[in-house]
Amino acid sequence: MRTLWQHCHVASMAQGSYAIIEDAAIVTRAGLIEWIGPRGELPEFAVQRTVDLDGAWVTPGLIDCHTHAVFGGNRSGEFEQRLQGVSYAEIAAQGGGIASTVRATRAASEDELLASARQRVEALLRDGVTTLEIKSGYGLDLANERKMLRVARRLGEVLPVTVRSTCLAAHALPPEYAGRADDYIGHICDALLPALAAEGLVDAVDAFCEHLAFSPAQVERVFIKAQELGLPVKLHAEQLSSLHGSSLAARYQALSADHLEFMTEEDAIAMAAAGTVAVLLPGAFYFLRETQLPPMDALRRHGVKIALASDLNPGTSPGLSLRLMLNMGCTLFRMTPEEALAGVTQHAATALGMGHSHGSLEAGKVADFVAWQIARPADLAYWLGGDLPKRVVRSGREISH
Ligand code: DI6
Ligand code: FE
Repeated sequence: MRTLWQHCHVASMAQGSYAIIEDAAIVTRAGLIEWIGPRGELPEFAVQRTVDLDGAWVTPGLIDCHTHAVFGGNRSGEFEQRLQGVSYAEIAAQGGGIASTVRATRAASEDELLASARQRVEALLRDGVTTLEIKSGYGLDLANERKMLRVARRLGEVLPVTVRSTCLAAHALPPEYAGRADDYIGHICDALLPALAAEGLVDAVDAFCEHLAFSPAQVERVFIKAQELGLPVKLHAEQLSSLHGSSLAARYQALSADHLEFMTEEDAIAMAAAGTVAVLLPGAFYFLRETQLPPMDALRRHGVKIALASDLNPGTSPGLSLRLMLNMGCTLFRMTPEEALAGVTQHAATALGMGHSHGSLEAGKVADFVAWQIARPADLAYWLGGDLPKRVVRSGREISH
């Protein structure tokens, strides 16, 4: 069926800028955009259906390209303890932190994980999200990483959202490998990753490169294995210190390097040359009360593409709104509303290896878009969360939440 969508303005985000089309028309067919442009230039099409969008602003469906949306339990109890004066070290000594989420995730059944993650993902979808990345990384053994990745796949079946799953087995050291990080990396490379890849559960491979997680040399072993398996890589890098993980990621043509508060200009140059997207995560920056800002000027000067994501996770970014992240990207990192919107559309798509088919509204791309009742595109970064009136279209079909 061919549908004509009209009475709207479009911020198409082609090439990562607003690329505004006033009084636009969009023709969709078989889930794709067949034609988009000014209504006055619309060619003759035999359309089966015409939809009046009531003067809305149409943007690409939003893309959250970095989440840990699947996990057992949550850490609001630790959040409260910390604000009552209990130190992070004391909480960790009581078995808190990532270790407590690993325990809760291992203890939960696949259906329980699906039910809890589903609520969080539904919250993200209410913001106009149509594509979402979900990482494993709280299972830390074959059976439990598989369980998490299966839940990620099932979320894409039960909810109207396209899900990309990322294996983050190299997120933290599981208790059974305490003091033996190199052995755990060996286990990931020799057994865990090949098995999960063979089961078709892995779209990309990620790791956490940090003093309190894995070294660049250990991360590189994981990258080499990913390359052997034909899987693209990403990296949590430069979140708390500078280990030049982002340069390492660029050497492996990573889709993205994420966090990046402590990255250097040399890292930015390497990322630009490799086309590795910088994924900034203002929710974690805010929640950790970080003060070191990512080097926005260097990223811009060297032409690194900048994406924004929620980092939805129980420890450092319990963020259920991608639009709130747009505002934080602007207020905390001084991004412009246009850069922020590009960061959750075109550049987020590129960070997932989907830039050819998603992230902007152009003929031939997937017809995922949101028609917002707003005054101008900057409204998306201006309001602090809340629900904006909108209609969401996925693969050319209107969905309701
Ligand atoms: N960086 C983070 O901020 C989270 N993971 C990571 O690699 C923390 C995850 C957690 O605390 O549960
Ligand atoms: Fe993360």
